[in-house]
Amino acid sequence: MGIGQEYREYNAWLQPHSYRFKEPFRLNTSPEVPMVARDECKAGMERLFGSGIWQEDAKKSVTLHINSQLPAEGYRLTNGSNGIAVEGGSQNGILYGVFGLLRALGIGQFDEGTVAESAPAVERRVINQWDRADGTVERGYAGNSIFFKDDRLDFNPERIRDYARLLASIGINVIAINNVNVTESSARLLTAEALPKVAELADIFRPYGIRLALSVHFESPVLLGGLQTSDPLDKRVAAWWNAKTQEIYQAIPDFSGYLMKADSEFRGGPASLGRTQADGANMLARAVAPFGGVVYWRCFIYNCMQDWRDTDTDRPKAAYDLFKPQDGLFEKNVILQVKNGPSDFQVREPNSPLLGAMKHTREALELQITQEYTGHQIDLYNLAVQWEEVFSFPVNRNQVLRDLIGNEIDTVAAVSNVGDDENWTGHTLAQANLYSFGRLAWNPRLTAREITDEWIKLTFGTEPEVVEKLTDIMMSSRGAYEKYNAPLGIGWMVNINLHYGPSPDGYEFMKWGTYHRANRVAIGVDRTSRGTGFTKQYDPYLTEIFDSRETCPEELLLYFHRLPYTYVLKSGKTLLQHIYDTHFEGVQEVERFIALWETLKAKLPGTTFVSVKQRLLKQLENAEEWRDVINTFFYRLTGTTDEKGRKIYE
Ligand code: GCV
Repeated sequence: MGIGQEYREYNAWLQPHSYRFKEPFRLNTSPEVPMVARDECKAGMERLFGSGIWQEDAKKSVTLHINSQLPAEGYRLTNGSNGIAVEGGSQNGILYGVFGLLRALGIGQFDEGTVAESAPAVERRVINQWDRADGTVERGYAGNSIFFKDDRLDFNPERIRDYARLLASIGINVIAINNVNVTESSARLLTAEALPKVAELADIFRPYGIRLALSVHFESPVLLGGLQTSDPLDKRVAAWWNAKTQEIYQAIPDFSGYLMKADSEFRGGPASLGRTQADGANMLARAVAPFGGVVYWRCFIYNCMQDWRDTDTDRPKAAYDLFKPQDGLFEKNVILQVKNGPSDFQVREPNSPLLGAMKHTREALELQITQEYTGHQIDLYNLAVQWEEVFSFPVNRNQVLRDLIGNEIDTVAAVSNVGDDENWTGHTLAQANLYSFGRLAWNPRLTAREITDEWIKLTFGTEPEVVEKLTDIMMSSRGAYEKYNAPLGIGWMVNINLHYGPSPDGYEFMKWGTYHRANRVAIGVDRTSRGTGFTKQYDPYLTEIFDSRETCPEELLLYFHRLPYTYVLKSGKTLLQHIYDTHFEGVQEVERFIALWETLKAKLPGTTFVSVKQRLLKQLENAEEWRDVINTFFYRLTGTTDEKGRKIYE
């Protein structure tokens, strides 16, 4: 990455451009400005304008300095007659200010006379790596881990530094480096032998304002400490965690804390020992509290072995049922980490009713950047569009989720989509998703369109035709994928375990316990007050809306209701005809993306043009398969033909 280079996919949104500048600058920095901020400013301006931008005798200057009146991580940019001033509230604030300046200049929005201020909405903006110690990445679609190999930390410091730069440029300030499904070998990251290497990693991230966190194994006291139990109420267990934590902080004084997946998907936890989630989380919280650390405690807990005959259990209800009664019982430094939807990162879900429900407990919103259910970074899927909807989803009559960010929700986390592929994310356009996550965690009021526009310009330049067509493709990509995927929020019609490609009955006939219960007349689970009662977990204002077929948002109809295929939608179409139509349209959309992409051939870097085209062609095959399998599934169940007489594979 860096100066004087041509476009490389590896540079992601920190690409060189050759923009014209009116006059050169000098660089002025006060002594407390960190070296990385100065270096990023120097190199970043050269990246945009060429090395001639800096001249020692220039009349104008770019001045970097700290202004403690500003919020600690915030910054102010001023473009005045004497030049540009970047003020930061702290060392990290100044670094964010530099990246803010480069972004504003890169998208052409920082003319003379402009003053821009910015500060993050939440204190913690966290990346979760699902990297395994063996070097693979759970749900990773961009190669292997950049952190691990052969059951130990083994990384290229240059590459990690470049990752840190990318993350800092979008405001990320915490990274949990290992998968939440902690194996025995990744549990060993806490051992005295492994900690020096973890500390080396922390040293690389630190100058970029990023603190390390570790996913930990609930049974560490047994696995590593030789104890008989991991019972959080056992004094020896607490003592073991206290001592271990002290050891960690000696090696990494700014360690952010522990991330825990407990009692979930066959992992041990307090419940398996007859204890509460609060018992487990609080024990860890007390260990990290003296050092200013936190515990990120995941709420993704449900019965993954629900028998198909059991119609009382309803998976989306699980987290709320378990955690809501424990509100107020958690230590102050416990942060409950809640996935955006109550199911599992599906293409379409309502928000989790747990978000905003815990009035006396801190919460983190967890998003997924890696495209587990959204196309494996083969299919194009601009997650910003979906996340804007997540942030705009109502919590009650007067508030949407966005209004809670920075208050009840003080942490925004997401599962990374990065691996050791040269372009980081497999699909080059999937870089947009990492970018968008950081930008939204910093400012959840940004729209998908604004962020997509920024990302396109920073990555591919400001040529209007490129911007316009790419914006069209990117902004339409989520809708297209949804059209050829499972209809109206029903979810889960994917190949089991893999989660790519269609298998409408895959989960229906396996013991993981996620059922849509489609038969020849109807589909869906009645989750209303009259059914499983899931809707009652929401604020009464929303319960009423979701309970009624008429007021329930149509795109979520099959999340909340069981409906006959003959049910007539607002469009006047039956549910079945809607399914047929959308599945034909989804394929047409992908064909349109390919045609549009072709027209940009001369205007895009060759490597990216080719690699993206290859993925779009694979996406087309996938979309066609979805169309055919889903339409055939419903046709064979119902025996009702497509009104338009199109070919449905029989
Ligand atoms: C890390 C889903 C995914 C798992 C993931 C889990 C979780 O079940 O398929 O790969 O495990 O969610 O978020 O813990």
